Amino acid sequence: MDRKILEQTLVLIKPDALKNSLTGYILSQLSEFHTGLRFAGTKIVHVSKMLAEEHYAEHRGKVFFPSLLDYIMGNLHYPDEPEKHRVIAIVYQGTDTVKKIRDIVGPTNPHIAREQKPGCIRALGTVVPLKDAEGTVIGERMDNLIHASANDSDAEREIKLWFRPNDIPPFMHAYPTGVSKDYYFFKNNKLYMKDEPGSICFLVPGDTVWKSDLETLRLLQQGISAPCSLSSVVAKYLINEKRE
Ligand code: 3AN
Repeated sequence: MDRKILEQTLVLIKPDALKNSLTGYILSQLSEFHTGLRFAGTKIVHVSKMLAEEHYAEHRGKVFFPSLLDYIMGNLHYPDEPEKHRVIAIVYQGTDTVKKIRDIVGPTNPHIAREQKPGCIRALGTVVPLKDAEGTVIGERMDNLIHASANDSDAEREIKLWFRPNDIPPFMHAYPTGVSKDYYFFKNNKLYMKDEPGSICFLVPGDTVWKSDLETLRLLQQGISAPCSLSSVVAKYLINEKRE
């Protein structure tokens, strides 16, 4: 592919943005008219715990991690309305995509965003104190409305985490794909090549998949450790799957 014109990035319009009806504003800020970028894929996703944990894997163990999962899963902004637990996931494509979108999105912390970059999208977000059971402040959560990949390698990891190849038009694929020759099943964080009682079949022969997913599955199937976790492969095939 031509890296220059096919550079892709992942954007997530998060539950606080949906709750505040900011979707139209965000899409307008990121529109082709303003950025020269095009949609390559878009979907409405009910975020599972597995997907949330994989997306924010680098923050595992930090004090704000559990709250970050609840935030992206919609539990905080729609505590009693599970039917509204969703985010809008979008792949943008074009020239200098990661940088152009990060510039419009702004700094991670909405307070800093307001100070340093008034007018950026995250300037409309908020920071919420996190307290322990005794009410002592132990950290903060940043409700910053939107996620945008930080660099090219994050973009690749994140797009492959949220999107299957066939969610993206074939001539817009930025990463190599392959075709599954096998059935793959998942149960209790384990991979099976044959149906097990209670397992979920997530790939069948003939499915188009990211080549890197096939390689990960091939290694895991042989009991060899792989560069990606099993959950990071499986999570996207279970998106919007009620049985997960
Ligand atoms: P960005 O979203 O700007 O790429 P990351 O990837 O470092 O920033 O962090 C992902 C998310 O984790 C942020 N959007 C924010 O919600 C949360 N986060 C990051 N750092 C902190 C922190 N020090 N305290 C609280 N939340 C944080």
